[in-house]
Amino acid sequence: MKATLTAYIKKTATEIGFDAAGVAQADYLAEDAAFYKSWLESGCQAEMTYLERNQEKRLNPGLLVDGCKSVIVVLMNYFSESEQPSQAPKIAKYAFGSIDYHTIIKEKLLHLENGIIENFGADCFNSEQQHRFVDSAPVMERRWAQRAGLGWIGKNKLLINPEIGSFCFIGVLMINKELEYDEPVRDRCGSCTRCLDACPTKALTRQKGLISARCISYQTIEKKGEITEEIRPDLSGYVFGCDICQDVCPWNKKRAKVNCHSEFITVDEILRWGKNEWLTMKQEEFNRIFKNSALRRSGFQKLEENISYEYRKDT
Ligand code: B12
Ligand code: SF4
Repeated sequence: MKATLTAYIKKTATEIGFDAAGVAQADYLAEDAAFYKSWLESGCQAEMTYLERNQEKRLNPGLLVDGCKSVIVVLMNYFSESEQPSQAPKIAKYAFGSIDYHTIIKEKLLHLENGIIENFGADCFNSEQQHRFVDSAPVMERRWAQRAGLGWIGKNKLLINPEIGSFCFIGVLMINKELEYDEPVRDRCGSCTRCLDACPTKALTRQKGLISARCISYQTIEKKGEITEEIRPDLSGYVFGCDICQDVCPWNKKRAKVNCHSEFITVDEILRWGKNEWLTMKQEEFNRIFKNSALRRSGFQKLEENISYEYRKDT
């Protein structure tokens, strides 16, 4: 049963459209407990106070989902070579697509789960509790991906898959069955420090990990209210997210391939709009064009303010 279920999961995951799938035993993440605690104590979470809650569940899937024995992890490549016009305010690649990745990955995870139930029985899952995760729950997604043999956590703190690089989303499905587990991949960053050196705000540190308050991604998307004054001169043109520590990574330069997912086809306006179109964008236009897009995360008002910082700072 273990072997056939594991083989079924991996085969079906790729048929459904995931780019990679792996499985890990749902243990307590003992090695991460101290690091996570000190990361929070140093204030690296900034105002994302949700990261302070449910710490024990975050480290222990068995506390999050009763009966969970294994963690199925899937990756979905979102790399794109589409380029915005040179003067346009920069949007991180993960938000280029017309449909928010949360929606797509959750649907595909449900599809995978239904297949497992049909072939192996409803007792594979805890139907009483949420067990499909993308981003929104206390789950150490990168660590699970690493444990499931899908890559290593780079110095830029992202999961780097040896075949597709780091421009990939992670999805997690917790299952109440034992599986044949994958071997973790060893760290292949070596002595390279390109991401650390390239980060314009020095958000990436070797000792503490990522200092969120310094990260352009945090400042332009998650932070409520205005972008911190000392970060404004270093936004490097970004108004939503940031790709700098991934763009410079040699694994991405070597391995990243344009994704083949129709859901991630770049929104036409992102390819066409220059400075003026973004500066004069109205809320109704934003709502219509980016109706289902990940770009809605920051909200229209914050995006508009971010664009203003980029263009009006010199005037
Ligand atoms: C909060 C969050 C953010 C915050 C904080 C980022 C951060 N590095 O933690 C902000 C808003 C800044 C952010 C930005 C981005 N994010 Co984000 N984010 C998350 C979220 C919701 C939680 C991450 C978290 O738990 N952070 C807490 C810290 C402590 O975790 P950590 O650094 O991974 O450390 C853990 C391990 O790595 C390990 N560890 C790390 N260092 C060390 C050192 C030692 C000594 C030890 C023992 C252990 C250890 O221990 C920790 C506990 O397990 C995840 C989804 C999820 N639920 O996991 C997405 C997620 C990480 N984000 C994602 C993405 C795409 C991004 C951006 C690229 C978006 C963009 N283009 O702007 C940037 C990248 C910034 C960066 N370089 O990390 C993807 C990453 C996919 C991938 N390939 O890795 C995720 C997984 C979402 C998803 N489902 O796909 N994000
Ligand atoms: S996303 Fe940008 S600001 Fe954040 S750590 Fe990477 S390079 Fe630095």
